[in-house]
Amino acid sequence: AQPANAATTVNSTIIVPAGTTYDGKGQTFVANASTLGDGSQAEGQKPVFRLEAGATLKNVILAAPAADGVHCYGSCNIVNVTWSDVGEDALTLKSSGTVNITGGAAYKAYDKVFQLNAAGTINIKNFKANDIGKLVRQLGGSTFKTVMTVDNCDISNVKDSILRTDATVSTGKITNTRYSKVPTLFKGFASGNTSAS
Ligand code: DGU
Ligand code: CA
Ligand code: CA
Ligand code: CA
Repeated sequence: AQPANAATTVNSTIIVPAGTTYDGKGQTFVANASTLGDGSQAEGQKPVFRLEAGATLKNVILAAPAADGVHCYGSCNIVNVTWSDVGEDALTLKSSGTVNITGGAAYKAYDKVFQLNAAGTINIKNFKANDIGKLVRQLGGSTFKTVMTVDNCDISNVKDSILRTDATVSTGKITNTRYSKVPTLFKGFASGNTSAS
């Protein structure tokens, strides 16, 4: 048997069926770099976890290489998931829905942590991020609506911004959050569509 702290190497994407919960019980997962991706900035890598609509992922640590992280096909719940070294990105909303991130952390994201490639909402609560490019990025050039909220988070060493969109209809709200070395909270939002308190 493996020692309890050994990382599990994922050779093919773990699928979490609609409406079900995958509890990693604190286990560390890494991608097989040759089958899923090496966690570099190369596009087209595969996710370590694929969540179908309404699925929950909890108590997981994703370590390098983390490939393309987690893909959500519709709404998903992410509870106590830590990316110790984000790969190409940490999580992508692939089809419309609400992503609820509660607890957990993301470190070492060269560019994006959370990527929104479909209309929807992302709620990030009780999360920590350090050494990242952006916390949330709506797909560059897209015009669909996204709603981004950040509450009670701890965000440090950001290269670009916390929330970024190119869509005039998207909104961003940050509450009760601590920052260190964050150049700007919001980028690309229409005036009146952001608030921070
Ligand atoms: O500018 O390459 O959205 O990782 C466009 C980007 C974008 C990717 C992609 C992703 O298409 O970052 O999901
Ligand atoms: Ca990308
Ligand atoms: Ca990284
Ligand atoms: Ca990606």
